[in-house]
This record gives sequence, C-alpha cells and structure tokens, in this order.
Amino acid sequence: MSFPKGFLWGGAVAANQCEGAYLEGGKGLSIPDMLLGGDVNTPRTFCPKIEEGVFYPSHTAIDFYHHYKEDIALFAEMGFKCFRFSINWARIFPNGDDAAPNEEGLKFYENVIDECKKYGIEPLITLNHYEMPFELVKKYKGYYNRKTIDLFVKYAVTCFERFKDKVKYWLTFNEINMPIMEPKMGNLYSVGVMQDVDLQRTAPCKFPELTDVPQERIEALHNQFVASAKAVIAGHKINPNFMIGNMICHITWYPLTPNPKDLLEDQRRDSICNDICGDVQVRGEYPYFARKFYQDLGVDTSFMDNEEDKKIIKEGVVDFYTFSYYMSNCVTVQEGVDQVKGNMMGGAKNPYLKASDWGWQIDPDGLRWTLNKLASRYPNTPLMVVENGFGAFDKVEADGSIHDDYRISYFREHIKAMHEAVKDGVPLIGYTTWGPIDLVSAGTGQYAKRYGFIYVDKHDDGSGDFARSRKDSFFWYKKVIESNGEDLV
Ligand code: BGP
Repeated sequence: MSFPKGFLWGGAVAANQCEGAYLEGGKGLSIPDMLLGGDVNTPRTFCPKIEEGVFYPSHTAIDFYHHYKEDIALFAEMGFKCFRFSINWARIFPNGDDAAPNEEGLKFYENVIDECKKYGIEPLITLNHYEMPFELVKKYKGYYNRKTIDLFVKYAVTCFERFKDKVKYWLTFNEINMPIMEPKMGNLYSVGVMQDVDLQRTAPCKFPELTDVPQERIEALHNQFVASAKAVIAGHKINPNFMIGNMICHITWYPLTPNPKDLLEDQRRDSICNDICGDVQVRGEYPYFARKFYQDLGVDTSFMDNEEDKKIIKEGVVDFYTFSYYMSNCVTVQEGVDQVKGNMMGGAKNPYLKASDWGWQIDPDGLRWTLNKLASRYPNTPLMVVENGFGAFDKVEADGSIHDDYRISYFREHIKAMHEAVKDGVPLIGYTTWGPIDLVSAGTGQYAKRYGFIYVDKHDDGSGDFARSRKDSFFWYKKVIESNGEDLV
C-alpha cells in the first residue's frame, strides 16, 4: 500500500520568518518584528520599541516578499503539490482593528496564490502563525480581550471572501497549544498577552524575564478556541467546500523507565500538552482533565462554563487535524537525569536517540506512533503533517554545492515512518516539510539554523545577498515527490 493518490507533498513557511519587507505595502508591526535573535543557549529578546542600529531578523527575513516568484518556481521544480504559508495579519489590517483592509496586502497574497496555481500547487494558508498585529497586544492585551475574537474573525472572513475561489485548505492558528507548553513565550508569541510592566520597560529583555499570568494566558487560549470555531463556521458559509484545519505542536512523550509513576507522568504530559487543544478543536469540547489542570495553575475556570462559547466550539469543529512533529521527549519522576532541549519543551534524554545541534531528539518511529495515536483518538478525521524538518548548520563548498546528507537521512526515515503509518491505516492526506527554503528560526531567531532544500545567502550578522541555491536534498526531495514517496534512495 502506498501513499494515497493526490497526496499533498510540499513545504511550509510562515510570513514573519520568510517575507521581510516588514513595513512595505502598508504593513503594520506584528509581534515577531519586536524580537531579536538568540541562539541555542540564548533566548530571544523582546524590544518594547524598535531600537536603532540593531538587526531584527524578521525585518528582512529571506525577502520572500520580493523573491516569491523565484521561490515558487523552485518549489514547482521540486514538484510541490502543496505550499503552506501564512498571511501576516498586519499586512491586511495593519493595526488589527482598522475599519477597512489594506488592499496592497491582499493583492500581495493574491499574487502569491496565483503564482502557486500557475504551477498547479495547492495553497494551504495559515491565518495566524504568531503574527498578531503588535497594536492589538498594546491596546487589548491580545486574545485576553474578547474583542480580539471578533477582530480575528473579521480578518479571517476578509481572507475567505477574497480567496474563496482560489484556496480550499486553511488553518486557523499555528501551534495553538503553545501557551500551555511554553508559557512565557506563548503569552506574547501566541496569544499576545503582555503585562504593562513589560510593555513599559525602557530596555529590551529576554523571554524568560517576561511576566506570566496563567489566568490571562489560559483565558486567552480559550478565546482563541472561540475565534477559531467562529472562523470555521463563517468559512463554511462562504464556501462549503473549504477544508479548515487546526494545527497542534505535537510533543510526543515516552516514560523514561517502566516505573508506573513515569507512565502516569507521561500520560499527564500527553493529555495536557497535546490533547486539550486537539479535543476542543476536533471533538468540540474540553476533555475532562482540562479543568483540574487549569485549577492547579490557580486559574478560575468559570470561563469554561459560558454556554454560548460551548455552542460555538461544538459547532465550529475543524475538518482536518494538522500538526508539527520534529522530535520526542522522555519524562521521568527521577531527579538528576540528563536533559535535552526541544521544540517548546525539553525533557529527559532518551538513550536510544541522537539529537540535532539544537538538542532536538531525532525519532522517526515517534511520528508513526503519533499518527496512530491521533487516528484512534480522532476517528474519521483526515490528518496532515504540516511541519517536520531538520535544523542544521550547512557548509557551502568552494563550488557552491551543499551536501546535506544529514537532512536527507532525517527526511528519509520520517517518510518511511509515515509510509508505515499509512499501511497501518492512518488517513494521512499530506506532508509539508518545514522550511523548504532556509528561513529565520522561530525559537532562536537564527538564520544559521537552516531547514531548507534551498539555501539562502543570509546570515545572523545581517550580511548576505539573498541568493538562492539548490542543496543535495533539493534533488532528493524532487525524486521523492515524483515517485509519490516510493523512491527514497
Ligand atoms: C514550529 C513553528 C515554526 C518553526 C518550527 C521550527 O514550532 O511553527 O514557526 O519555526 O517550529 O522551530 P525553530 O524555528 O525554532 O527551529
């Protein structure tokens, strides 16, 4: 049994990590524009205002804004069936609460969509990939304020109306579970909740110094569920053929030992990190364990009993479940065990796995496990892996070639694992690798953490001329797509 006919092979990016042109075309500031880069050991820095003479990675990113034709042509050369990208909300509504949308922003995305369609590439659009207009953070405290629900829905409807005949696949919020897993980063990045004390700082500060108010971040997440559900309902009215999905950062956990206490902790982590958000968006209700988890954080959960919200969440369930998968982590109640880093969350070191230079453990079997878990938890729900990839330092040879066999090997094993899952019977409809072209890392703000099949000449000190070139993995992925996942050599 092979990958289904029409399988959506492709790649995924986010506007703030690739577009640059941060104030062009009438765009307003969005959250990532306020962030400086870090590295594997240095968290990113938040700047309450833009500082002069400092390099902000999102301001230029890889200049996709001016290179999109060239980049989409390269994706087409690899045979992409699907390209996942996000619309930067601040290009459409620069302040988030403007009365009318910015035509120049809409036109830019229309051009990107048309360019994809020219090559038969199906666009998959994320409406919110950590890109809330910064004005909404300052004015409303992001999603903590219920007004933001309607502002998001207005923005979503604007995009749905404009592109209703050109785009079928949509995702509402990227990695909506982030505020549960990475509270400090999630407060700002994901739900746009900031305290005055942080907004009024006179100097930039590192993420871990930001203030966490669990009540506000958890209520803001609830408001995102309502916003997502309202957008799904509105989208289906605009075009009943729309496929609108959720997007979860799936952190796959294993107990480090057979100690039953490790198993219990493993179950708790999986439930909290992954299943609260998945259940709300696919089943249309909170799972039973959510309330206790929230109460343990000291959160007053009366917002969960809002009857109108319950109705909306029930009605606005998604059409498919999508997720990012990069790695797995172990948990244990033992103290003093070796730790590794990871996407959003680290964990105990797994003695069976190797890790990337950023400490993310490489685990293709975990992808098969995850796909099977999701297929049984959400029966009859199509699944799609919308992010998977290997961040690495690349070396450019004297002749310009880049031999990224480590990346090929990562993808080969993960595609084999997906294939096994398909044979197991998992309803997998597509696979978009993360960063098919090098871009800015979300976690560290680095260029040096490269994911692409396509190299971009741009570096952490701001140097580089944005020239694109094909890595070895480019030619390899082209063969994979051509053979519908059969030729992995
Ligand atoms: C996910 C985000 C992406 C992306 C990816 C890789 O969590 O949705 O935006 O960046 O992780 O992470 P990083 O960029 O930190 O290497």
